Amino acid sequence: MEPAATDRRRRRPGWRALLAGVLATGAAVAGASLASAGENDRAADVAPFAEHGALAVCGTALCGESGEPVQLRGMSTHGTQWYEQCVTEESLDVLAHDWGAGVIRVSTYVQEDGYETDPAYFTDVASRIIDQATERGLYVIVDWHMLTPGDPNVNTELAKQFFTEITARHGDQGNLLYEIANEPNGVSWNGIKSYAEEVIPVVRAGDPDGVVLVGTRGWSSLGVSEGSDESEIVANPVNADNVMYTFHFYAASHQEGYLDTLDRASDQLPIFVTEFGTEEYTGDGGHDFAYAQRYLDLMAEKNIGWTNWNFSDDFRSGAVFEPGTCDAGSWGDPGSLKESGAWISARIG
Ligand code: IDC
Repeated sequence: MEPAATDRRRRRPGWRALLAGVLATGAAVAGASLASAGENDRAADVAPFAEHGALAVCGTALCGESGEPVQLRGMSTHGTQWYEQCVTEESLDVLAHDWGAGVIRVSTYVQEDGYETDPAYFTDVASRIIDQATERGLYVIVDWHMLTPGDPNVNTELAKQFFTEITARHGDQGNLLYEIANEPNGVSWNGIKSYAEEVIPVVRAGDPDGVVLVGTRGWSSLGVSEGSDESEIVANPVNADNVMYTFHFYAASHQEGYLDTLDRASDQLPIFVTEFGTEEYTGDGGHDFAYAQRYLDLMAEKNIGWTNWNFSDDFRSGAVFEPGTCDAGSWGDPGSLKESGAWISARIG
């Protein structure tokens, strides 16, 4: 189960130095809040990682070093093979300081011209973003963005290589969470579970205490989009500690059915919403802000962490910035925000 806070600190020699560094920069804060408060009342001048330290799963929640439940809120990058230029020192300042995010999800696609075409390059990109986010006191979700093909077992060897290298470089930091399969699809829960039980030991070899996020059946719908639900996971959970399960939703497409699933499943399993949009599941189309707000309210009430898709200037409606923003470097200009960006940036901190 969860190691005592003191044990965790002892095993992380870099933790205190890092914390001191973050505090010295006076980084402002925080899409991370104390669960018990039930509203956004986080300490004003403390960066999220400095405030909560290394996280661990406690019951169905995520807890900080003192055992306090923590709800992380932030953004997911788009695929770094396409939108690396949107994640810079300046844009991360906007995300961490202006928007007050507590976490960034770094999406390394495996296919679609991603990691498999140049592992060294994409590892360096992820590593660079991890360093820059860490300097700003953020937590980082390292997303192994498998999508097509949908069986994560197709990429197991590449996943092991990636997480071995990332944990070798960053495993002692304490602010990383590892999402080992973005959206399994067309594969049974047993297939996902056996993949997880093969990859988790590799992650743990380099970061013994890192929280691992496991994608779920049917594009991380907890099985719902393939006619199942969370009960198959409850009956047959991944055989490892410190694990959470992911749930993804797109408000304009998914509405009530998925909302009920999230509500029900989060009473029984530790859940992290590592991807969601106010728009349709294509990442594009019209928004349903009313439904999206219902999801955000539920996640706040139950301390379910989330990262919104996506922190880029892609033309689709789910990208937060208008096209051209990243080349212009105008992330901080309110005129650069799409409707989705204005909406979500006001709800992160
Ligand atoms: C979409 C991107 C789009 C890209 C496509 C292909 O918005 O630019 O061409 O992927 O990979 C997911 C996936 C995520 C999708 C997103 C929106 O994890 O990769 O991004 N989405 O469709 N699951 C549900 C929605």
